[in-house]
This record gives sequence, C-alpha cells and structure tokens, in this order.
Amino acid sequence: MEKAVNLLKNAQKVVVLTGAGISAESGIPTFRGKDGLWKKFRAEDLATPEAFQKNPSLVWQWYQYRQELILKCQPNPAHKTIALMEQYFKDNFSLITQNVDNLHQRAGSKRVIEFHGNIFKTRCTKCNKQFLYGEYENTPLPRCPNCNGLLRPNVVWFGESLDPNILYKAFTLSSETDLFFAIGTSGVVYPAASLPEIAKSSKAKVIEVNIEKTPISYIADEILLGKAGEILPKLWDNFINEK
Ligand code: BJW
Ligand code: ZN
Repeated sequence: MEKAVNLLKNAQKVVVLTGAGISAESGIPTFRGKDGLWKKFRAEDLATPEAFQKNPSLVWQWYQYRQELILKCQPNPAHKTIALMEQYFKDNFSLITQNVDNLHQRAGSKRVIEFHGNIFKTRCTKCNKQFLYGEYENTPLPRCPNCNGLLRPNVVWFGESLDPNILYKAFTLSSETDLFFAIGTSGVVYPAASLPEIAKSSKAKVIEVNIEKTPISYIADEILLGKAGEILPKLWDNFINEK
C-alpha cells in the first residue's frame, strides 16, 4: 500500500481502467469467475451480433433483466473514490471503464470513457439513431421511435469493433500517462487488456487492484490484493493525509 501511495504522490497524469470487479460489491455479477455471468449464460448465445440476429428477444430479455438489476444497485466506495480522484487531478485524470452499468457516472465521475458502451443506451439497427433508457418503449423487442426499426443495446459484443475515436483516445491516454490503475478486470478481453500493456511499455507505473492475480499482474509495479471498495478508499485516505 505504501508503495502505491508513493506512486500516486509522484504522478502527474493518472489513467484508471475499470472492469466488472469494481461493481461486484454493488451487487452486480462479474462475467468470469465462480459466480460470473458466463457460468450461467453462454457468451456466444447472448453477447455476439450473431446471437442478436438469431434470437433478438432472448438477447433483449437478458439485457432487460440486467438493466433492472443494475437500477436496484448503488455505486460503492470504489466508484466514489474514483470520482474524488477526478476532482483532485482534474484534466490530468482519465477514467476508462469496460463496464456498461453507469455506476461511475452515478458516483459523480464526470468524464467517463465507455469502452464497451452503456446498457442504458440503445441504437437503431436501421437508422442508427441512439435512444436513452426511457426514450423508447422497453417492450420485449424494443422498436425505434424514429423509424420503427429494431433497437439493440448500445454495447460492444464479441467480434464487434470498438468506436475508433474511443479506441484512439484510450490508446493515447494510456501511452501518455505516468500512472495506470487496472481495477477489477480479469485482463483477458482485448483490446481493453492491451491498455495496461501500452501504459507499461510507455514507461508508466502500473497498479493493479483485484481480489486475485490476473494476466495483468506480471507487468504491475504494485498489486493490491483485495476488494476494490475497501482498498481504494484506504489508498486515497493515505494519499490525502500524507501529500
Ligand atoms: C474484484 C472484485 C472486487 C471481483 N474488487 N476486484 C486479441 C487476442 C485474442 C482475442 C482477441 C484479440 N482481439 C480481439 C479478440 C476477440 C475478443 C476477445 O478479446 N476475446 C477474448 C475473450 C479471447 N474481443 C473482441 O471481440 C472485441 N472486439 C474487437 O477486438 O474487435 C476487433 C476484432 C474482432 C474479432 C477478432 C479480432 C479483432 C470486443 C470485446 C467486447 C467485450 N464485450 C463484453 C460484453 C459487453 C456488453 C455487456 O455487458 O453485456 O464486455 S464481454 C465482457 O468482458 C464485458 C466486459 O467489459 C469484458 C471484460 O470483463 P471484465 O470487466 O474484466 O470482467 P471479468 O468478469 O472478466 O473480471 C472481473 C474481475 O474482477 C476478476 O479479475 C475478479 O477477480 C475481479 N473482482 N470482485 C476487485 N470486489
Ligand atoms: Zn430507427
């Protein structure tokens, strides 16, 4: 912990990458691991464009189930700490999240790079227009208020390309930062998993926060093993008290 506090003290620019683990303590299941979503559901049946083409109502059912679950959950101390980090480091702070759950925004983070989209946004498969949750009728097969085309969740499925602007921004920020946090991510899904590698090879220090070691661990300068909701507030308190 002391080493992580010192890395934070010496940092001018900070980038944080978060994954599903940061929302686990809010009650949102992660994807991989013992109680992960992929233990109960097959990714290829639900999180691919082919799955949506084959059975859009099954895919929508799964997303609507998750929307409802997420709406009952609250941001936890880890999300709140990251919002404080943004307030402190201002423009020298960037948050890239793989999560689609909106909890960073609800915790007060203002600038959030949504790497894999947002479960409360949809887009039309015909006219491409985007609609927020509440702007369309959440029927079993939601339709576009503009052209009646089929709406889809505005998230990134396996095999789909990421928004090139988002990708460029995330790559640039990661290569220009001097401290990079990887928090609650298994580090197996690309291209997100390449961000800590890019940071490290551009000479940034890397801090990992996770309940277990991951493929990112071998490049991390400091591994803080434990729950993000417990570790991050402690790290931040120490930093603020010592700086
Ligand atoms: C805690 C904790 C606590 C628990 N505190 N920690 C290069 C090599 C190999 C394959 C590929 C490659 N490039 C592309 C691919 C293919 C593919 C891929 O990466 N596959 C791998 C799995 C092998 N990638 C793609 O298809 C991407 N598209 C792309 O690259 O386009 C170009 C291309 C296409 C095809 C071929 C080649 C190039 C798109 C990826 C989209 C991922 N989408 C999902 C679903 C989003 C929508 C939704 O939510 O439904 O994104 S899948 C899912 O995984 C979700 C997550 O964002 C993502 C990452 O998961 P995350 O966040 O890391 O969660 P978990 O569950 O894995 O881990 C949780 C962690 O938390 C664990 O480590 C726990 O220990 C920890 N934890 N509690 C701290 N309290
Ligand atoms: Zn439309």
